[in-house]
Amino acid sequence: MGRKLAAGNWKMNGLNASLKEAQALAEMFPAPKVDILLCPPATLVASMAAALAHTKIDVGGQDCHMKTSGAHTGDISAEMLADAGADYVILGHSERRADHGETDAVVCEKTMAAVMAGLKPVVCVGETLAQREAGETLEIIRHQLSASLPDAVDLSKLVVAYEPVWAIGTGKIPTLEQIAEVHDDIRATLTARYGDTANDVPLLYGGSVKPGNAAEIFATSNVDGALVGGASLKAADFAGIITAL
Ligand code: G2H
Repeated sequence: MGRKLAAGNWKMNGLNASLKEAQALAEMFPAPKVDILLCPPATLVASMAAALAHTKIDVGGQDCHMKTSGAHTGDISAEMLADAGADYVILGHSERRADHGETDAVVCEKTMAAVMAGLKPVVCVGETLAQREAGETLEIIRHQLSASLPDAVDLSKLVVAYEPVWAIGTGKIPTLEQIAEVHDDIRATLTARYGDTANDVPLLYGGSVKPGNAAEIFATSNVDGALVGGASLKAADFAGIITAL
């Protein structure tokens, strides 16, 4: 079984004052039974990493460039995130794919860059509503996995997140059967490509996870945790999800 991971994606939310939520969370979980990760906006990565340095909570970025440095205005590299104290980086989130035109090939290069920098990539995949309604979900996700993940990847560092685009921030979630179908298929796809070691890659579900629905999602086949957006912003809400894991 993969390691369990509760990951919070603060997206473009959070000012310096928000660090108190991260510190409150750390105080609630001095010895957590699962891995806990917070991914604040880039402006807060260094200060959050410093604030949580002596706690059991890891910090991650929400994106990185595929190059280590250079003339790329507005971007940050995986190396810079690691230098700021990050342990993880979310890659290929559907909001990046939609807002910034990130392709699977770009996500693949970023994944390689993250691993080279010593970060653990959380690679996101997921279908749109139109793709689900057309019966293309598994085909789309297999393709995303195939093209977004490099052949040579340290599986002990890799995390994969299944986030149906239509469930993100909408309050809608797939049925537990739909989640199980996709997670089982992702597991099978990874083990077919990388071998049995891929059984240990954590598979996160993401999309409208809340304290009230977390337990049933976590009891679903091949769900090893969650990538949580809105409900990770407040320590009390995220704690309810972590406790359910
Ligand atoms: C999905 C998720 C976090 P939310 O994007 O990555 O966001 O929990 O707000 O749906």
